[in-house]
Amino acid sequence: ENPEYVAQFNARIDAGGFIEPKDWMPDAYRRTLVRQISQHAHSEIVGMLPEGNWITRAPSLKRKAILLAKVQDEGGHGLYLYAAAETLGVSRDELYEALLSGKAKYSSIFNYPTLTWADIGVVGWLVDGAAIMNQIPLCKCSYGPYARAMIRVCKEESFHQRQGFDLLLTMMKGTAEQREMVQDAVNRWWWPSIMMFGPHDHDSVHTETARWGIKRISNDDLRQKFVDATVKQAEVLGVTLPDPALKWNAERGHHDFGAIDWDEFWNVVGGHGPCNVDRLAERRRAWEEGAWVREAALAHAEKQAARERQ
Ligand code: FAQ
Repeated sequence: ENPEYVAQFNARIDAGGFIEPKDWMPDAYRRTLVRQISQHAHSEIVGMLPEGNWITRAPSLKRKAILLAKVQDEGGHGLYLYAAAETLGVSRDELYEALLSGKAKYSSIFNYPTLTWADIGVVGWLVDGAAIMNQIPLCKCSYGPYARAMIRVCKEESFHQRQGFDLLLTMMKGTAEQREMVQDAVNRWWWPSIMMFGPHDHDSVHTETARWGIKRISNDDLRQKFVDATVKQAEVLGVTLPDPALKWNAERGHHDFGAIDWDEFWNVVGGHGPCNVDRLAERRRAWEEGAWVREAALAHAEKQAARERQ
């Protein structure tokens, strides 16, 4: 790689500038962005499934309309992100093939089941809450198309988080049975949610993402911010977070919390979580059943092109 180009690239990053698709960039920068952006896109697309599971069973028209809008937003986020990845010279077909063959990663969190309606509220509150915490710094990441996509995504995630909190608040004002459902869902989703931030910093292998201004805040720092913010929200809701070691540490100015079960995390990331097999089977089914749409769109485009040539 031409040292002059490398120096210019580094200077741009150090000055807080954006790198755009046609700018020169080191191969490893391109590769790590394709990796992260495509994993992120896959997470959005697979992330439609746990909530999609409840659309037909939403308890009212209002809740159904909200849930439909949220799941559609996630599909939209996936599409922006695939488009952002394509600006780096990969095709959407390649990326999709990597997802469907099980080669590509997507967020561990979407391999857990949504067992009750309270899970839908908890996914909004905790999972979208964690997603926003991680994505706000990405609005300032060094790659322009990714940073710009994140601005709109974060606005929509903020609506997602609030609808989850509102749903839970409504249930907490309901019957004792509803309150128990909420607590049970919190108990099941708390640890997987804090695992979303990834391994501890000393095990986080992609240090280049920090050096190149892709990741602005480390996995552990974001996780700590999330725990601190969520404790207060749990108090407002009136639920208990399932961690006896969770307590305020005045010296650090942060909450301490218990040890994360990394065996569980790597097991889920490695394809052996409760729903990994179902999630991929569902994506493959959707891909196969959508073949006629892709074929029809291609045939239509060819016909139009032929008409224009006449
Ligand atoms: N799950 O060296 P690091 C959403 C992998 S939000 C699975 O620390 P990095 C919205 C990692 O890929 C969820 N794998 O990696 C929504 C790497 O493996 P590799 C998606 C994980 O990249 C809400 C290895 O471990 N958000 O979808 C996970 O520097 C509700 C070593 O890790 C994003 O993707 C995990 N949780 O940091 C939708 C945000 N954590 O690639 C529906 C963008 C780590 O070498 C409903 N991504 N790994 O094979 C990021 O910010 C980063 O990629 C991190 C990981 C922070 C996820």
